Amino acid sequence: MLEIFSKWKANLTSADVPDQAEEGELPQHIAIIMDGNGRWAKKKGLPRIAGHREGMKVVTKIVRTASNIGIEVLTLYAFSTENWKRPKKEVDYLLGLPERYLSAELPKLIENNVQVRLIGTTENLPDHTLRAVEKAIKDTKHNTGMILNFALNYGSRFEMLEAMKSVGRKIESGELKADFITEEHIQTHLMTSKLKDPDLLIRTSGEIRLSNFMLWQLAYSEFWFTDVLWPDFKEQDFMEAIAVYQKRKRRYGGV
Ligand code: V07
Repeated sequence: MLEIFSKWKANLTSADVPDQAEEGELPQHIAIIMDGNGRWAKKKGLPRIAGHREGMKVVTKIVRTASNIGIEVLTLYAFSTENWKRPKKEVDYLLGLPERYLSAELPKLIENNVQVRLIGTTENLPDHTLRAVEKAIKDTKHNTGMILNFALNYGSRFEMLEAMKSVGRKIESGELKADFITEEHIQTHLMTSKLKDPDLLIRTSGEIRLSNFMLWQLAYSEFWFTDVLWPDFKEQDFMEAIAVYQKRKRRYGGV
C-alpha cells in the first residue's frame, strides 16, 4: 500500500505529469459493486443478513483506506432498484444499514473531511433511511475531501430514462432541437452530472457483469473482478486492484 501511495506522490511531482489519471497515477474515481454477502453467509451457515452486517464493516475499512490514500471519489453500489424483489425481512435489514453505518461513522467522516452524496431515487425509501442519509449529506456538504457516493435505490436504465425525459422536455419547450442533442446534454441530466466518470470498477464475488450499474459512466473505465466475496475483501485486495489499474495504464502509456 505504501509503495503505491509513494508512486502516486512521486508522479504528481514528476516532470511529465499526465492530465488525468494516467500512467501510474491513482484512479481518481473508483466504483465498487459489493457482491457476495449472501453467499458468504450461506457458506458459513448464517442468515443472509449476517453477510450484510459483515459487508458493512468492510465498507467502513475501505472508505477509510480510500480517503487516506487520496482517492477523490468512491462510489459504492449499496442497494439496487432490483433489490426490492428480495424477501421483506432482508430488504428491511438492508435499509437499516445506512443509519447504522452513519451513526457509527459520520463523526469520523466529518473529521476526515469526507463528503457524503447519494445517487438513486429517494422514492420508496423509508423515512428513517432517508432522514439519516440526508443528515449526513447536509453535515458533510462543505467538506472538501473525498466524495463518498452511495448508490442507494439506484438503477442505471432508470437514471438514463429520466435523463432522456428531461432532454425530451427541453425539446418540447423549444429550448433544444433534436439534432443538436450532444453527449453533454445526456450527461448533465444523469445523477452523476457533477462527477468525473469512474476510472476503475471493482466487482467482488466472481460475477462478470454490470447489473444495471453506471452503464453510461463506465463506458471507458478499467474493470477489475475478483472471486473474493465482499465480506472477505481486504485493504490488500483494494490496493491490488489499484496496482493492476496502474500497471495497465503504464502499459498503454508505453504504446
Ligand atoms: C449496505 C453493506 C455493504 C455490502 C453491500 C450490501 C449491504 C453501507 C450503506 C450505506 C448507504 C448509504 C449511506 C451510508 C451507508 C449501506 C445498504 C446496504 C442498503 F448514506 N453499507 N450498506 N446501505 N450493505
